[in-house]
Amino acid sequence: MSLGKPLKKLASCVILDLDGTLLNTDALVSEILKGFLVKYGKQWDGREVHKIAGTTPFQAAAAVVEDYELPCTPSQFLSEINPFFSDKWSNIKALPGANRLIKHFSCHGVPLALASNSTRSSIESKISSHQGWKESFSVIIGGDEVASGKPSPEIFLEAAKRLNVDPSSCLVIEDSIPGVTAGKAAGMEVVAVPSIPKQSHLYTLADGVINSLLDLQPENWGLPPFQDWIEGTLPIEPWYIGGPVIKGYGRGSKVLGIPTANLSTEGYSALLSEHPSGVYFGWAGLSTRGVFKMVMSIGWNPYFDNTEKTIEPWLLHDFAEDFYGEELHLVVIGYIRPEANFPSLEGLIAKIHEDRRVAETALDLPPYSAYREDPYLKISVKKDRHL
Ligand code: RBF
Ligand code: MG
Repeated sequence: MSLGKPLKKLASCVILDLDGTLLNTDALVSEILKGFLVKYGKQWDGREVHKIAGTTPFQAAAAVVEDYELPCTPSQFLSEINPFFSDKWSNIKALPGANRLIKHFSCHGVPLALASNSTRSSIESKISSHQGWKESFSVIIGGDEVASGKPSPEIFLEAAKRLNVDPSSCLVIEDSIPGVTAGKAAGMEVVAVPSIPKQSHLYTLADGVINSLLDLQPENWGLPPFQDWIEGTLPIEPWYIGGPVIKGYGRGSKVLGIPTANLSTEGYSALLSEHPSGVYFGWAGLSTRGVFKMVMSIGWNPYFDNTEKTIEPWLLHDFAEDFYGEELHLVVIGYIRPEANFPSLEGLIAKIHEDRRVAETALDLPPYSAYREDPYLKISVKKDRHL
């Protein structure tokens, strides 16, 4: 990313965007717009969410009114839809890594600012349900508190001013193109965390592009490094997923010699979209066979450029035969790395085998080994799909 660019500048403060960076706002926006457009006899096209990412509320409304040819002005649309949103602002989930990041910087005394195009009052509602967030920000600025929102640099320049620092010593973390543009125009270092899959090539202005907050390396900007990695693995809040084993793309054992037990993602689309793509590990319970170590990938497999986000667990055990249709329960407890592309198939295979070794070793360590006994892994033979 930094090829040919000057060395990264050192930062002393961090300015964070809110929607799509710290909060999973997209899911809520889609849900509400979808229901709302029915009133106008229109059908929500999920792609819109990408178009409105990072814009001001007014710009977002204007885009929707125009694209769906709604018989109202953007302001009318905003005031009609606002009540639906304001009920829900305090229920938006934090994105993976958001709590960890805020805690880390505030514990290390790194001044934090929150700069969002949404209004000051909706920012307040959105962060109110997240413990410790409000107190962690020395500065909070909404789009209604400056003359022009992102992509104008104004909101970030104002944040630097209130932090009492030079813009060049600020690191901005942003998910959207308007946000990255604003940060660069303000003369700041910018890390992009694109919330739209397969779009990282569009973020050429950014000083760094990462796949999720889990991948942030603050030391690259002279900030204190995270200290929670254990032997190449990052413990995460455990999550649970299960279902029948299905046939995948058929490449697992044939091409790679890596027999993954692909999971049907039916009914799990929300869960799957909540979790960043990447390589994870944990424990796998297979009805009638027992509990096994597991390393897996979630995502689009850049090497194969799949069109669907899949989940591909590799059970680290030699099984004598296939077990398609059998009920598989997973508890996912650690993160290893983002998905990557490789110049050769051999490169991909070597990396996956390295992942296997990392996971196998880590799963014997206390923070991970205890989950082997998780009741979710002991599956009743009745094939109960519910938690
Ligand atoms: N596919 C990729 O394109 N890039 C990766 O970095 C990658 N990492 C993986 C890590 C593990 C532990 C596993 C089990 C799979 C990974 N895959 C990756 C997916 C792999 O290409 C896929 O499982 C096979 O194509 C079988 O469908
Ligand atoms: Mg954003």
